[in-house]
Amino acid sequence: MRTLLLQSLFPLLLITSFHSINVESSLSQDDLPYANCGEDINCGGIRLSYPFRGVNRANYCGPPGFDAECLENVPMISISSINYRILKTNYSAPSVTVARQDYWGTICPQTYVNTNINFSLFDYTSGLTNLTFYYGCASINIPGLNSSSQPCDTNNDHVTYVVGSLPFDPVANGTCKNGVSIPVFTTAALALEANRTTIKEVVDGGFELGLQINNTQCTNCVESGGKCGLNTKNGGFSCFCLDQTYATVCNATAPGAEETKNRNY
Ligand SMILES: *[C@@H]1O[C@H](CO)[C@@H](O)[C@H](O)[C@H]1NC(C)=O
Ligand SMILES: *[C@@H]1O[C@H](CO)[C@@H](O)[C@H](O)[C@H]1NC(C)=O
Ligand SMILES: *[C@@H]1O[C@H](CO)[C@@H](O)[C@H](O)[C@H]1NC(C)=O
Ligand SMILES: *[C@@H]1O[C@H](CO)[C@@H](O)[C@H](O)[C@H]1NC(C)=O
Ligand SMILES: *[C@@H]1O[C@H](CO)[C@@H](O)[C@H](O)[C@H]1NC(C)=O
Ligand SMILES: *[C@@H]1O[C@H](CO)[C@@H](O)[C@H](O)[C@H]1NC(C)=O
Ligand SMILES: *[C@@H]1O[C@H](CO)[C@@H](O)[C@H](O)[C@H]1NC(C)=O
Ligand SMILES: CC(=O)N[C@H]1CO[C@H](CO)[C@@H](O)[C@@H]1O
Repeated sequence: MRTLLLQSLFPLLLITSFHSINVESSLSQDDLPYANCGEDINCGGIRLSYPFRGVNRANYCGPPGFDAECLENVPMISISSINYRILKTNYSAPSVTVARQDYWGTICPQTYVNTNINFSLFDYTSGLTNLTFYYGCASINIPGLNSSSQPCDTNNDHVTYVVGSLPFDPVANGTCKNGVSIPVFTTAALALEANRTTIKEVVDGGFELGLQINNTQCTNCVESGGKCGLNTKNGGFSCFCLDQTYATVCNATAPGAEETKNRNY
């Protein structure tokens, strides 16, 4: 095991020294991104690969904005300053199911922030419905709003919710102090309306976001034996191959490429 490790470390050391003496172009130089981006982030049993980066994946393994963290075995991502737990990934969609960390196990967060995703990186998938929470409402008997309300210990505001949204905005006319919309799966919202589940389960079930990446591009690269990543010079796509970095796919006939398909990372 130890010799194997040393053997696999040796090329890395070699590359490092190449870098330090600033060799302009070297065949083995790009072996580093190939190896690094070939590794997944494995956090709490959830594996994150392209476009995600962070933890053990270098910044060149994905575009900015897909920065993952692993906190106490929970994969996390921040979108427009809100922290989300990553519950599930589907790379063939490609999509990710996330749940708001501030609403995890509670409907009484410290601060009231509306869900706001970055549409240049994500989009809402179909099959979602908004759940809107209202806090500190003067009158609970707003038509359409569920009268079942519970106090939030943290700020002593009562919380009430509505599936979908109201035909009017009770925050705008001062009836409620705050409103927060959170997308949930429509199937979960329907189960909630039928009393078959709880509000906490529905919110903790999260919602699915599509990833705004070109999946064909990455699939083509992977099928050619490469690892998907970022072109740090122009912000575009890079396909990291054993011999060097390509813009789209590995070149099977280039020298040094023969090993690409046989080597396993
Ligand atoms: C959305 O993401 C892009 C790419 O990371 C970034 O340039 C932009 O500032 C983000 N927009 C907002 C509103 O956060
Ligand atoms: C992943 O997404 C694809 C394409 O949208 C879909 O057909 C498939 O059922 C999804 N897989 C899972 C496990 O949800
Ligand atoms: C939820 O409400 C927000 C605005 O608060 C809206 O942008 C979004 O499209 C809504 N989502 C759904 C699934 O209706
Ligand atoms: C706000 O609008 C709702 C619905 O139109 C109404 O029932 C309520 O009385 C209004 N509250 C105030 C303070 O104007
Ligand atoms: C749902 O449960 C609540 C409390 O247990 C009850 O008051 C309400 O009538 C139920 N609603 C339906 C549609 O069963
Ligand atoms: C995605 O990538 C493929 C392969 O590189 C390309 O043919 C296609 O035009 C791209 N699609 C978009 C929407 O950019
Ligand atoms: C692939 O590599 C071979 C050998 O170096 C070269 O002749 C050929 O032009 C390359 N093809 C592409 C598409 O880069
Ligand atoms: C507006 C709204 O969400 N109303 C729901 C209140 O709760 C009952 C049952 O708990 C549902 O049947 C309503 O749809």
